[in-house]
Amino acid sequence: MVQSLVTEQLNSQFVTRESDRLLAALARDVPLVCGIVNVTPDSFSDGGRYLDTSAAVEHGLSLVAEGAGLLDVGGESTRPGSRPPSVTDEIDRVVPVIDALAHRTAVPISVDTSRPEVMREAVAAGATLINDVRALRVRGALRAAAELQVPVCLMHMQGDPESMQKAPTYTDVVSEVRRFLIDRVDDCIAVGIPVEHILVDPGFGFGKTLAHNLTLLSGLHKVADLGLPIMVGLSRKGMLGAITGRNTDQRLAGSVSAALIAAQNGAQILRVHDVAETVDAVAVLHALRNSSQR
Ligand code: 8Y7
Repeated sequence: MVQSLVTEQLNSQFVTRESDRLLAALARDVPLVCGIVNVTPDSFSDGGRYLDTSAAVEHGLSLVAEGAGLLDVGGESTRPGSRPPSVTDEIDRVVPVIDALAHRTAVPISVDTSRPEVMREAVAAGATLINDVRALRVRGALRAAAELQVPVCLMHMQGDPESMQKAPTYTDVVSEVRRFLIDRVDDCIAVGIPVEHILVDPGFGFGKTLAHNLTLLSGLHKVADLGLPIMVGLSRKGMLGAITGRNTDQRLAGSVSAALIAAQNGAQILRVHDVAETVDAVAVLHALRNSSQR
């Protein structure tokens, strides 16, 4: 319902603001492929900040060339067991990359952060979506997001990255994730974030066992029925390692398969490392949808 409302609004007016371009892209019937740009000191080189920045920018541009419709720039590793960097470190990592990318590509840029200070600097540098794995629960984040007036993606996580994989427990994972997201959406609306600016994400791998992740993937349509755009991140995740028995660098086929299943079950944004391959997979889905419409 919300989806068609967004489409209607977008068709009835000029799309002028940067963040509206993202919403316009979402209103199309093909899922958007979001390329992951990690800016952590050890992710590209050990040669200092400048090398980290330029490597991340070049990587982002290559993902655009592969067909990414969105770039998600993050400076905090949320791998299970990881510890967060300082606020200053996080800003120093992501802001130069966002700034450079915003000047060099028209593709919208998302900032993957939970911190209000980072959100402000990132949006000032050109980010037009806040992707928050903590769903704006850090003190000050909700208000910062409301003031910045850009779309937000609210992700479900049980616990925190340091401990979330220790003993994930649910009675009914799909309804609990759905309930969490509804409550977070309500809090966003209460501080003045327009509902058309809200995306949701079930948070694959964030405080979930393999069984939980599989139940969520097959029940994704029950999250989709909230009527809000869904983002998913399954790329190279542990659940694919558990299923295929492969290391992170060998999970391409598993990642593409999982992304396509998510798309078929209602996901609008696929957050991936392997953009070119996912774009091809999405093209197959798109062709199928178009042919079955006739
Ligand atoms: C997700 C995410 C990560 C996800 C959204 C990884 C930042 C872990 N995963 N954001 N971020 N959804 N929205 O393996 O699933 O990529 S980090």
